Amino acid sequence: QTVAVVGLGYIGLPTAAVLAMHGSHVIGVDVNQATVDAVNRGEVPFVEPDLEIAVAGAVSQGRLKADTTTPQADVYIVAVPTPFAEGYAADLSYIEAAADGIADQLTGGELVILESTSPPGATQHMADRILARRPDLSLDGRDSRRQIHVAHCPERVLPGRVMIELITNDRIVGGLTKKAAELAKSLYQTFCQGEIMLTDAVTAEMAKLVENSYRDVNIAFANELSLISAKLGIDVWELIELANHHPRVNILQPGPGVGGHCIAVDPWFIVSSVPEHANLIRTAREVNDAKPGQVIERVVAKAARLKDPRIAALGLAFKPDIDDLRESPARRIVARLADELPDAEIYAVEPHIEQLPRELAERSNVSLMPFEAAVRDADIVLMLVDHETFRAADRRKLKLREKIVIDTRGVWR
Ligand code: SAJ
Repeated sequence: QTVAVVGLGYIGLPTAAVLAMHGSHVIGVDVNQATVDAVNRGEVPFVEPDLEIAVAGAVSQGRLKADTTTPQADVYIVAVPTPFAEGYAADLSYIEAAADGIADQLTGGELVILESTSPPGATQHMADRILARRPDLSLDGRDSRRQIHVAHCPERVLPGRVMIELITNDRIVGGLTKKAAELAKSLYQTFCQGEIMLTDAVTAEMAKLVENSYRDVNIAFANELSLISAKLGIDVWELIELANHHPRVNILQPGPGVGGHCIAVDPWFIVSSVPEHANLIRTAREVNDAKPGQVIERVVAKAARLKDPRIAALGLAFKPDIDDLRESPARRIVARLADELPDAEIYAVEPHIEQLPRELAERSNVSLMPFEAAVRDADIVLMLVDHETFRAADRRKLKLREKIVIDTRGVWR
């Protein structure tokens, strides 16, 4: 069967490669010509372990190719971005554009799957969009209109482990009809070894949002505990470690804020959908979003006692041991510190990059420095991301006792 994967990003491209490796004929569709060209050369435009070898193999065997226009296919998988629109609702315009491209190719009998993380109702919205353009088609096949099948199957893979988790994670498939869910299940069964659970589309949409909100609420709890503990003069990491020895307690870790493109975004889709009841979820977002500002206040208070302070800021990524700097609280903290402390020198340390992102490179008091040199020359050492390189370092050699240390990750307790 031919599968068209619309959107060749962090989810679409790995999914396309895995489907091709497991017997489907796959056409990847992307609006970006450079992405299409890269894939057709067997290259991957971003970093994800084991992805390039899969793409290169599938392309050289003729099982995967990419194009800028949507082709005819038996199955369509939509994996396009759903960023914020006004008022923290989701911007569905990418889904709508994908739906229009697909609608023009349908002949009846096809399966259309939405994989993008979506607010409740988005799968129905995508189907309505297709059917508005194609009144000769329907979801139930009544009135002599030919039938199409529409389902939602949210991705849940962790960046950095995508190629493993695509195969091993359990999956939720929510159909607009039962038949659609069953058809989608048989597609995912070609490569997914996890359990595939069937439900309706809105429950599937919510399940994905709820998983990330659960994590966000738990991290907000930890972040709130970090502020309470600081006031009480106790170590929040020790506190959480002790509490987690209880058989039914599992508190996550505090940090400088929550980053990435999922956990800091998805809860808002629930809030904007049912604002009158989503109080805890909204508050958790606000607690986590306030954390970078609280870190900055701490640094500014310490720096105020020094003349021309030098600050080593350790880590810019949104979480440990990745090179992804997008939506990163650490990066935001460094930029704002540079503005609030114009007389300070900020040594940014990020072992996973060779160049500072533009907004930091443009600031005259921020420079990219190697780890040891930055700590050696600094008055204040600010731990922002617990990369393995930092965790493994010898604290005595770093002479941390002679420095003011602000450790947002509990690495040097
Ligand atoms: N963080 C903390 N404390 C913790 C754990 C994480 O402050 O105890 C912070 C991290 O530093 C980071 C942010 O939270 O800034 C998010 O990191 P993460 O590792 O929790 O999650 P993501 O965004 O990389 O991936 C999540 C995953 N969702 C869940 O674990 C429920 C992944 O499975 C999803 O597929 C992904 O979101 C997605 O695409 O939605």
